[in-house]
Amino acid sequence: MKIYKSIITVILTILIAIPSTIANAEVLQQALSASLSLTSPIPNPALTGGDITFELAVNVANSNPGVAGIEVYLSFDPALVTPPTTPNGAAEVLPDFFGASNVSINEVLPAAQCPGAASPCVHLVLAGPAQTTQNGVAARFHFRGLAVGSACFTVLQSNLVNANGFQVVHTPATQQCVTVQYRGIVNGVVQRQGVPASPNTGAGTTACSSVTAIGAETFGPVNTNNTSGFKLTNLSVGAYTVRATYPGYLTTEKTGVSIVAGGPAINLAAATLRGGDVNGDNAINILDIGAVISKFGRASLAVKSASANCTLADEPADINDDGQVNISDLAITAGNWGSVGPVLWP
Ligand SMILES: [Ca+2]
Ligand SMILES: [Ca+2]
Ligand SMILES: [Ca+2]
Repeated sequence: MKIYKSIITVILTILIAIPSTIANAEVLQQALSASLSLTSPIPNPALTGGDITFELAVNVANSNPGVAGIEVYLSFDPALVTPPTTPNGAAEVLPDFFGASNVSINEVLPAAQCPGAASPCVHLVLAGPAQTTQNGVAARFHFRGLAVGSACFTVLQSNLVNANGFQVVHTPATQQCVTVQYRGIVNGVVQRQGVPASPNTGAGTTACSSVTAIGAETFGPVNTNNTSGFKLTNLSVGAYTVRATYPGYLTTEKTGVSIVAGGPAINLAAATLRGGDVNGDNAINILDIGAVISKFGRASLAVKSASANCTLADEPADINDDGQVNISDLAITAGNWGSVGPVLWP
């Protein structure tokens, strides 16, 4: 009997509780809520000299008479990032929250004019038709990486204002940070013995020597262009050996190429590959002489450097890429008799 009594009590308690729970939920759903947030910076890690973007998202629910103004002071670390001057400046106003017809102030202020006066900031003011319940991106911030480090963006102060001009209490945006990394560039020229710097002049042809930077990571290969130049980009900080190759030629290498954070682009001295290694074993000897002689007199041969994208196969016995194996190829090979690679880059 006592057990039945308890069960009835529990059931009654639940029945009484259900309507009030629904009522509370309705009250919660109608309650005002508003928040600002910053999206994660893209890309992360970013690069020195590279673009960084992130967005200001606004979420408002049940605001009466509705949010009609947003003001944000966003601090940044001027040692690590800078707002670009073009094309949109520091902030690009987007229509996702207020619609297309919003007005804005978008300015970069010196530290003295920013809340806290500790760092410069982007001052952004947006206004538009009152939004009662709306979730959207109001603006996109643009920065450029300057130096290596962790660059943080903080909303120093934000104001949400309703259509009557009163402040709307809101959850402020939390800080976002991006790692700025350095990426280096190595430039140079790789010519080939017996071949002009602009081989096979004509539309789209390139010199097609293959250049690779080998370190903890490998970058490349890239092909030399129509004037025998190359550019290796996006190298992470570290030490590299730069290696240049072409079929029928000894490898040339530059060791100790060092990419340091913030350093300028490295320009290597021009190198000229030495011809005659027909069999590709990085030594020029009787085997290579034999290989040239065995194909002596052949014509219309495949030439890698005659193709725009260097995808053609190459006949290595045609050292100088004129499409035929003759006395010129034999002379180049014989002249380098006994040479071995890798040859040191000048
Ligand atoms: Ca050889
Ligand atoms: Ca060839
Ligand atoms: Ca030839």
